[in-house]
Amino acid sequence: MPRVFSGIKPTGDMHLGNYIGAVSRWVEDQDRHDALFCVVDLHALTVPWNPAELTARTREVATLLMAAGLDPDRCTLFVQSHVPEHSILTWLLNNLATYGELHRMTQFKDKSKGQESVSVGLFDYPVLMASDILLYDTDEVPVGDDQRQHVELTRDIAQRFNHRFGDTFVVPKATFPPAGARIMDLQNPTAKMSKSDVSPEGTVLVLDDPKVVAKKIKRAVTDSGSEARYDPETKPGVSNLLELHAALTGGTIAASEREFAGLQYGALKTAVAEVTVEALRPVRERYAELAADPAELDRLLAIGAEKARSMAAPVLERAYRHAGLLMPGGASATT
Ligand code: AQP
Repeated sequence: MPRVFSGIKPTGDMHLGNYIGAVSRWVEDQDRHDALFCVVDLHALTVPWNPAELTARTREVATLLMAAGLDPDRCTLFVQSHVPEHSILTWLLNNLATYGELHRMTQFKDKSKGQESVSVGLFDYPVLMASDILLYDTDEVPVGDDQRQHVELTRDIAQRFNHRFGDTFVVPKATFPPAGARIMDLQNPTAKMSKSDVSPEGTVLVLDDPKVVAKKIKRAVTDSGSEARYDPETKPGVSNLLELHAALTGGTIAASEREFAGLQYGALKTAVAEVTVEALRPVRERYAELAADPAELDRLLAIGAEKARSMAAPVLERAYRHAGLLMPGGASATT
């Protein structure tokens, strides 16, 4: 079975974009793939953080992943910092990534814009992400569109390493959902729905009360005209709603467009509100049950970390050997 790896940052409340672009697909992937999913807490350190909040959010996100349907018996679910090989490989790969490449990353440009001081960690984020992926001989990385550039860089680093030191890393490919790869903010449909650029009315949270979910969708900004047509350039608000509808009904954008042809925007909003509430309802209910037992969560995450380490350690050793680092006991790439 192909190996799949992906992760989510515990930087804020999980939103509908995370759910559609990534998490709901992970749930499907766990049966068709050898799948690893990770709460990437080390990535959360690349922006200022509050320690107690980070601990709480790490548990919250892991619980939400299970509530959404990730099953620790069917996939490997763990917390990034529990597997030190991620940080260790990052140092090795730092020496293959270039300053120019990292400087060109759109996410770095966006997140560093206007900041008085920018951490080395924020700059190095894509190399940590490359390590996350390459450490597990990953074939596929299911992500939202915003992570496309980072997975491309991961491929470049893997190919560069293999070219210099011999076949070491599997070169992974990113996979995207047919609809919903970039869910936009409901109040500002030209900006991505996001955890940290919080726009309370424009962001549907996975744990929002169903009434709140429906209200946010019904108040979504639409465009001039009244025709429900998919055209992200001139009709970003309506296109976002059509994309949400397609993603949550498992259909195509064209099919959603046909369904609402000739109808007012209000009909589209009502339908999107309904499918969103129904998609999130079971997650919210299951979350309440799982959150009542944090000790069980910690136990499951410890098992996940052990499984992940057993897969990561031989890959790290392979990379060390091929790079010519002397192994304890004297073995090297040439012995
Ligand atoms: N708006 C989105 N539409 C579709 N997919 C999205 N993802 C994020 N936003 C959208 C995907 O969700 C996964 C986890 O995201 P992340 O936690 O690693 O961080 P991110 O991509 O940077 O997302 P956020 O929510 O915008 O967080 P902040 O604001 O903290 O940076 C990824 O697969 C991502 O593509």
